[in-house]
Amino acid sequence: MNSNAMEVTLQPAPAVTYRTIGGVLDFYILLGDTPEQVVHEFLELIGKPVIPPYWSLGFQLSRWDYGSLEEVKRTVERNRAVDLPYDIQYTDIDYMEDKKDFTYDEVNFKGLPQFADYLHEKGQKYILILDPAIATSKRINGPYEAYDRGTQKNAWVTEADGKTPLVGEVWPGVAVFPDYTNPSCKEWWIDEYVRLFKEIKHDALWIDMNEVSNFMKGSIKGCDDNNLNYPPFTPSILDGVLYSKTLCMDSKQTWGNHYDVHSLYGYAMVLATRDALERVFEGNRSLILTRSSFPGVGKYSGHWLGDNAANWNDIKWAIPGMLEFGLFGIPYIGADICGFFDDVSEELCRRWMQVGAFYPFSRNHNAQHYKPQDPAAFGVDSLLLNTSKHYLNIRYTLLPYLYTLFYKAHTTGDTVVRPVMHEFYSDSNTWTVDRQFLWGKHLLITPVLDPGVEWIQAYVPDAVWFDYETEERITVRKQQVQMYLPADKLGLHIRGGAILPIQRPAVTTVYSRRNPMGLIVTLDDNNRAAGELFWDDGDSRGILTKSDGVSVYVCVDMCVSICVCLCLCVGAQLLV
Ligand code: MIG
Repeated sequence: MNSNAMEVTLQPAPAVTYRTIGGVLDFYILLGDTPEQVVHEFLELIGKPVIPPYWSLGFQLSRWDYGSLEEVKRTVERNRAVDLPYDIQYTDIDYMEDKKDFTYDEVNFKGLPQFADYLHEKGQKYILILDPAIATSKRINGPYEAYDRGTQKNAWVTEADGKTPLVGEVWPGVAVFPDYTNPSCKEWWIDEYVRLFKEIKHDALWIDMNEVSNFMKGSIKGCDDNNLNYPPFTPSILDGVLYSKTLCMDSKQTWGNHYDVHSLYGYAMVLATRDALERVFEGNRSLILTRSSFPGVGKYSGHWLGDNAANWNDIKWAIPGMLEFGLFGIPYIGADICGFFDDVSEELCRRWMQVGAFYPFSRNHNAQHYKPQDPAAFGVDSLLLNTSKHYLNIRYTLLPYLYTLFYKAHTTGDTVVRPVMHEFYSDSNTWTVDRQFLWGKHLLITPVLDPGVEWIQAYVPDAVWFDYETEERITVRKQQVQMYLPADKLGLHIRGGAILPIQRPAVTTVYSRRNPMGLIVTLDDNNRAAGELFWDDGDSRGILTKSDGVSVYVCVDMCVSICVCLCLCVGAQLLV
């Protein structure tokens, strides 16, 4: 457990070479009988993941540079009009006045303070972005008070002298960097956030650029020649210098030299942001989505896989990326659906919407200047829109199951999106499966990740499996199969032995949570099935316990009979 720059080399022999250039050398060896047990132990050490609000399991739309609130609303309207299951709308840095945190563009985003009301009317939520870098320049019509107040509180990372704020350049132009490890900076951040919330209603925060990212090398003045900026050994890193695209390593923070705490910048920002959200939302959960992570950050925040691009390579890499962040204790994870950079083709976006419907964090996000890629942009009768709706409706049907998996992650450290090998570890064929993944134990997702194909090679692990859509039992097991997945299909299979809690879908989770619930029961080789349901109001901070009288956790494991189904349904309905 170490926050310094490091380089780890896997040797051909069963050995690793581990080189770190400072800090604490705490080694933990985690021994478990199964891969899931090792994850449990790791999360016991670093902190088990936060349970996200139920609504954050809904589908989400975002892009950089809608350019105006009208354009945001046009996007919302066209996706509402086609009844897309869709809970959350974002705005990126272009909502701000000159990209300055805690401001909004009063011309192009006039009316932004009430935008959340407009979304809430239809059961939707609004998330906005904040970056760390704070501009030193004035606002269009006067002082930039957030910067002035931060300066008064000595909130900024300083140069090596411990006094002069380090100046770099990011989106808002010439900027300083909050030192979130400094308690008075934290107070400043919370205070600014409370002010922002009073002005612009919203539901949660997306925090970006917190690696911490700087367009200058180190600072606008560069960095001094000393052994922090140029240590005797530099791990293999961008441009071969530690301060490339970030701060000088000899800059000072309360927790230490940037050299030692660089990797904790995002983590500290998350801690401050968590306190800020708690101040504003009090008893409610809200949500943080952070780009920079560190072991333990999953206790407070979700994460997305960063700036991918619209190509068939990145749709594939999203799966190992998600699986890894599950191991790291950040199960609220997903990649930008349809790709961030570049214009996406209909086919790639269609396949990406299908698999993205099964990312725990399911958001279609797009970069500046590329053509719109929200599902409705492809036309009301398009195959892309229809298949997106189809699989998002299945996602929403299964949300009680997904939410229960998050409850399990929060309380026990179980993974949510799970590698196939975690369930079938004694079958070495599963060790290399990286184009399929599971939700918990019971749902196998097999997407198409290549262009121009309708047949794909997939692995059927050693269990009874049923096709989710046709309910047919698969006749083979423990072997590779050719799966027929035409343009509008993704492979979805339920393992025998499952009792999955479900709910009739709707266009947002506010409405789906009012619908009848049910169960999908599949039998295993011994004609048995087991399942679990956790249910509460979906939004209160922490998790409600049974004694609050508003949550329930049911666990059934016996031979299936009508009686079992009934008692589970009754239990759930009492709460709805
Ligand atoms: O330098 O805020 O990863 O999701 O849209 C780019 C603009 C800054 C990077 C994030 C991306 C976001 C973009 N940001």
